[in-house]
Amino acid sequence: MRRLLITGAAGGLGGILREGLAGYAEVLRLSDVAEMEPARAGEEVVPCDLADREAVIDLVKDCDGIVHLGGISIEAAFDDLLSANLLGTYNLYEAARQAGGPRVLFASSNHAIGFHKRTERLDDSSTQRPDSLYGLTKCYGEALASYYYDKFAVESVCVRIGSCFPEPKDRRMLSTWLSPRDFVSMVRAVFDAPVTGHLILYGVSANRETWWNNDHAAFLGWTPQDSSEIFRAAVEAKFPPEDKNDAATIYQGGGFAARGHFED
Ligand code: NAI
Ligand code: 15L
Repeated sequence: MRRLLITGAAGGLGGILREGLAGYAEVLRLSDVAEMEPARAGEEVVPCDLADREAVIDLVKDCDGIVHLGGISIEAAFDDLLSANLLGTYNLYEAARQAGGPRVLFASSNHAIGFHKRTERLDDSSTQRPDSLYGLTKCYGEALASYYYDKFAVESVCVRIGSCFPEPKDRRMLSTWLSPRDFVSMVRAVFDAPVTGHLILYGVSANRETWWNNDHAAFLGWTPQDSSEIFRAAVEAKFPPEDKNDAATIYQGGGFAARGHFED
């Protein structure tokens, strides 16, 4: 890997990859609309608004792989999502096509499937069931990835990330937690693979209770090492048992599924 682009590099997951992928590529090209730390050895810092198509086309030139994290990462007004997530992701894929098709890791989200019940076990063939306008933009990103693969052979791994934080923040995250270490090893596996095609992957650690099955992607050779179990006692002591009749407990998307329509 000569040059790997990370969009959204100033964000939480961008920071994890900046550390965890140091030395993985000859150059990490770090991009965001927000301010970033100055470039260190083996890095380039390239500010860019994903909504600016010409700037994105320049950004993607000469890149051999792309980790697309940039965009709004929570529920928001449609007009804001329209610019950062819908237009931004379109620009990114169009730029990848024009650049000859570097592989893209698209940071999708569990909120693309958040209206499935927690009693269901999902895999790559499960239907999208967005739980929010935000989740809907991730469904669009996954569909864009599929289209750009089928028509232009731009490979993508769309990762439906659960909850990637240093520790699970509540009882739900005991199921959805992805450790930062497992996230980094997953990104490496995605770019080490000789071929991926268009793939849906769940970004989740080896938690005891999980709703997602990655068996279809065994060829990637990615095996998560961590489990939320070591945090269970502390999380259960801190948070009362969940109300089984609450939509936030019934659906995989938790609070995103339970909250009302953002525009109301
Ligand atoms: P974050 O909100 O910390 O970082 C997102 C970054 O994107 C920010 O630095 C922001 O400035 C940048 N950004 C927003 N609009 C932009 C634009 N128009 N042009 C360029 N950059 C723009 O989010 P986080 O947690 O780092 O997540 C990264 C990605 O992973 C997001 O796409 C998010 O939806 C996805 N994800 C994260 C999960 C998690 O547990 N952290 C779970 C599921 C999905
Ligand atoms: C997401 O998609 C968000 O980006 C992140 O902040 C968390 O809310 C995560 O999902 C989650 O479901 O825990």
